[in-house]
Amino acid sequence: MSDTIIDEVMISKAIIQTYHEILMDSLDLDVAIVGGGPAGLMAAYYLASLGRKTALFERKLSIGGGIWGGGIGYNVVVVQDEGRRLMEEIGLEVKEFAPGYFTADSIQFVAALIRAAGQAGARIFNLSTVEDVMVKEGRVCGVVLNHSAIEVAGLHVDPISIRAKYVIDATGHPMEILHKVQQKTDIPLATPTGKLVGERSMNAPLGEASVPKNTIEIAPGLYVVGMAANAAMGAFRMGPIFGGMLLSGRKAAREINERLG
Ligand code: 48F
Repeated sequence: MSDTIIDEVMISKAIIQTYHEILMDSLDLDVAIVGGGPAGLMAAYYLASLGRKTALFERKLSIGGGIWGGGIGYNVVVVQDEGRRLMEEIGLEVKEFAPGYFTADSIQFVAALIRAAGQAGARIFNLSTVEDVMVKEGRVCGVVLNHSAIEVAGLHVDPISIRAKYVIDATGHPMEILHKVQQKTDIPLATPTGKLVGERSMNAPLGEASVPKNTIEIAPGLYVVGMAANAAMGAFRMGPIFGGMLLSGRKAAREINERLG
């Protein structure tokens, strides 16, 4: 037993000062990622591994997005061969179910992704809702952030702003950041119509194949990954198969890294 006398105020100081230092150091980023599902977490892992100053903002208390519940709450996820390799890279145990189909425990999948991204140096902020983007001279150049508890309570409290050279919309089906850009700016989106098209019904092979293709710089300074990429382009949903999400996050990270020079 140590002789240190536990002091309640010292515990408070440790939390406030440590969080404050991390937040202060995250006000000017290379990349701000909105959404902590598989695509956002994979992008965070690769960007941080490439030495980019990266922060991920997640509205919920728990990081992981749609991973936790696998399919209908059965906590198993499925990936194809390429996805399997990425899962093994982050230390996840993967089992072959049938040729070309691999399974992993969805809870361990979340844990492995968070650990990989965090250890690579990405900052992960939970309870952090991105409610808007910062736009200058036709380019997205940051995110506007509020505490999720303020959003949930519906309080009239102003947000803070965080500058980023690139923003990634990894918000999944609702594509929240893209909606803000469409509603509030004149910037055309790089979709077939210049507007958000909306996702199509279930078609796992076509949906999976199109996620990496649809992972693009959809507006200057703004990338879209994961399910948001398919929804933006009018592509199909794919259900609880996750390889495309991982490949999408990696593709965005690699391209942004190149563009940052
Ligand atoms: O939905 P989500 O897991 O997105 P994803 O990475 O993966 C999609 C799959 O989970 C699955 C699928 C096929 O495999 O279709 O659905 O594309 O994670 C999105 C995360 O973004 C958070 C949200 O809480 C979720 O955890 N999010 C959404 N809007 C905001 C946000 C926002 N405005 N600010 C912060 N976080």
